[in-house]
Amino acid sequence: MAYSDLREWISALDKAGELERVRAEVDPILEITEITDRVSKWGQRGKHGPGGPALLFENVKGHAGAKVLINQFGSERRMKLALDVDSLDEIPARIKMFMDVKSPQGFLDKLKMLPMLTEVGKYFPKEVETGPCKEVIKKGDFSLFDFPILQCWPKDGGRFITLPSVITKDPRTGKRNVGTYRLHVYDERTTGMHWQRQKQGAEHYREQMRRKAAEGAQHPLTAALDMMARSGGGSRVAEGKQVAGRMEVAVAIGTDPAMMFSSIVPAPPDIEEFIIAGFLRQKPVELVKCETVDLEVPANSEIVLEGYVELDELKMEGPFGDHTGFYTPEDLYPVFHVTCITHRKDPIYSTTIVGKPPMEDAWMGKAVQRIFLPLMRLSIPEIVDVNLPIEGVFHNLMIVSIKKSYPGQARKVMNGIWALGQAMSTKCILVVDEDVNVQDLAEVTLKVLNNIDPERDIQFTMGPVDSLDHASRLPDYGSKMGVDATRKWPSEGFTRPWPDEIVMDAETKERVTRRWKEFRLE
Ligand SMILES: Cc1cc2nc3c(=O)[nH]c(=O)nc-3n(C[C@H](O)[C@H](O)[C@H](O)COP(=O)(O)O)c2cc1C
Ligand SMILES: [Mn+2]
Repeated sequence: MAYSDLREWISALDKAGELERVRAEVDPILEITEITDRVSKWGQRGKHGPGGPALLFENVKGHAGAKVLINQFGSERRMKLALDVDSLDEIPARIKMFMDVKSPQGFLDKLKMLPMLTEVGKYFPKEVETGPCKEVIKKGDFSLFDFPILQCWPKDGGRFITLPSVITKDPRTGKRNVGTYRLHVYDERTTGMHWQRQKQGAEHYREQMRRKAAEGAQHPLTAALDMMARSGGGSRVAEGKQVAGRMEVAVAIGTDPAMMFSSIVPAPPDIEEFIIAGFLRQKPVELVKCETVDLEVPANSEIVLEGYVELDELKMEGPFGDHTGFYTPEDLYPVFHVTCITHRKDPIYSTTIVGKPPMEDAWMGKAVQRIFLPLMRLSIPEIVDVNLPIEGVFHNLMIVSIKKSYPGQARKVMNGIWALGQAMSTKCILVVDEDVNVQDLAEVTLKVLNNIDPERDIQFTMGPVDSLDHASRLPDYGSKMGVDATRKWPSEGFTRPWPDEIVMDAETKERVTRRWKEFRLE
């Protein structure tokens, strides 16, 4: 049963004992972060287990009547509840069902496929006339400061909207993209638009620029190069001729959980996140037209911001305490001008904080890993399992086990990962044999370090790195490391004998188990 909106989701959290309400007054400046951070790090403490409960703050200083929801995805239990599954592996199994389809051989085969086609129909978004997000429409008199937006950390550049679904349209295909890119609130009506340059929203923006430049008098190539140097954030070279024009953007805040989660998944660029949300919730996402821009937004949103970014306007965004555990310094990003706000009556403001792990986003990231494993295997079939340890903050460390069948395969896998969507920015990749449990970091440490001759087995390469990497020699560009920790083969030039692992024989184990009490050890 799909959650119809954020409120039904909150009731479900409540019923499952996963929500705590805070009625004491709290300050959206820093205080909510400190409370939420403590809860996120409770570990096994309390009745909630790792990740603590979701929190609903009902008395926010300076915002009488407003409610703030945070940590809604912050545990494995809540991720499962959000996606309505008993195990996260149900989703990859459902994806596999589609991938396992063979072309039908005869009439009976075709008949068998009919239910699946009906299934597929459930995933496409549906346009509806109106919805809860239109209860209040404000075209003139509004301010972003009316909402209880947090300042998360002391050295943050201000208040940030941290859990938005940013909707744009590809000027080439008309396909829509939904991505979570934080919005630094500059004043009542403008924010930063922090789409990093490798992200889909940034690509739509660059495409819009290329088009405008081509319309103008400049040589299209020169203009395009100028604009690309300037566009999509991370741009410290704000030079070149300006291209006048706008790109429309809509932002949904506080949707049902499957829709929200879909805007953080690293979907291939040509797949609309609205379809992914439909697949996850097994029910179409309902969309309504915006008031002032030619875009559609989830009808169930608590809050919708409509507006545009100017193609020739960049402004310093940040600093922002990020999920790396460090502040991301200021950098130039486009500016989002809000032209209209629509919202539900008494909207619930849904947000998150990032910082030193583990935090809410760690659990979202873990769910992404599980769901995407079968999709990774489409390109790199020898992959057995993958682990991105939480402290590796997604882009710093990936551990993969593979079924090795030919010499040099571990290096082929590294290169495959560095060519795979958002995994391109992975800083370190450890490749191990299939018998290593990558989820067990003690086992990984033991096997990786025993198995390598560092100079022979470590490979460096240059390429795009995560925008949040503060150590790379240049922003967005630097080196990566791959470690081939598989057992080396003679065909890879390793001619020494490879030792056996120590394992006790079954008979002795059985005998000791049988006699265990005799030894009076416990
Ligand atoms: C809480 C949270 C905040 C995020 N903030 C940003 C951000 O400010 N900028 C960004 O480029 N990506 C951010 N991301 C990651 C993107 O949402 C993610 O890469 C997504 O897949 C991008 O979608 P796209 O491929 O359609 O661009 C954030 C993710 C989470 C979970
Ligand atoms: Mn996308």
